[in-house]
Amino acid sequence: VLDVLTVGEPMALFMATSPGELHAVSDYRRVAAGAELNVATGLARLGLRTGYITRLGADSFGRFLQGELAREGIDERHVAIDAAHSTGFMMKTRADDGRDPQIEYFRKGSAASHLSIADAPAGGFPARHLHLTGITPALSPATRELAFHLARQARAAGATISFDPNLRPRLWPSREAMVDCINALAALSDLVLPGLSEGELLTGHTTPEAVADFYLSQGARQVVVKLGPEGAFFAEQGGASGIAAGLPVSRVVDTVGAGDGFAVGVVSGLLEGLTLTGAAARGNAIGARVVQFPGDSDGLPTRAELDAAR
Ligand code: KDG
Repeated sequence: VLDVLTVGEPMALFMATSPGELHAVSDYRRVAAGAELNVATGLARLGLRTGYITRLGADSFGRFLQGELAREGIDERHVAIDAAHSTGFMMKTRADDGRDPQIEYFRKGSAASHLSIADAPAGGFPARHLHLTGITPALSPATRELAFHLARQARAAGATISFDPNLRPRLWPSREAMVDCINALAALSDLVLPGLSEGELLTGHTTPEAVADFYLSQGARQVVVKLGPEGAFFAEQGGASGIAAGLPVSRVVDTVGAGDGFAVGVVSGLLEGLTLTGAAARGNAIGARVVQFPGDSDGLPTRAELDAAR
């Protein structure tokens, strides 16, 4: 049995090695990306047995990503090769000023966007925990069906579910479709991890307390609202609520992936028996580490690095 199973679209990410707009920059460093892959990587580095459901094209990007999965020790039982479609990729500017970089996607019709309920594990749900994000259901009607199917499969098996809304408006047909689907998946989850601005867009509430209350009233047991450098607000059904303070960061290199690092900290912490307070603090520690590195997963710590950061 795995500790965690996740599902999503991995991509080759071309990160500009110098500042400037994408059309003007000629040199890039290629790394692996994809929100759920980042989470799987972080959990595997901490020693959790982590599986990943995806489809890769029979191409060089697919081979590259397969190598990354193997290198990170991610379970590949649920990785399929889809020779009919290609592996998606994306490009990212280098933003040295702490602002969010610009990204461009080349992923429409990708192998992973053809994931469907045929890719769900046969038999019982094979993990203690399912991690979902709002990116997977944005890829296509078939991936949307798969996300709900996995959530129901996990619940039926008594596995817990974490859900990071990870809003990507440009991947959705409309804002309304995005909000409805994301809130429906959140209602099936035990732990919901929105950023504050995402929470505002999804619930219409403007404070972290009200965003958390919204999801607790929809059925979540625990909510952690990410506040960026200020840390996170956490609340649980009939339990503690409060702020886990953010950690000082001397130089922000790239903010992308910080939310995934945060999820790695909270999910691993809860699975290891930490309180929600302790898990949110670990989320902050890993998020703060990730923003100090250029690639999405460069800053995800090993167990020894996490222990040393205390
Ligand atoms: O959370 C980081 C992701 O945004 C990045 O890796 C790319 O998955 C990605 C996406 O769909 O934007």
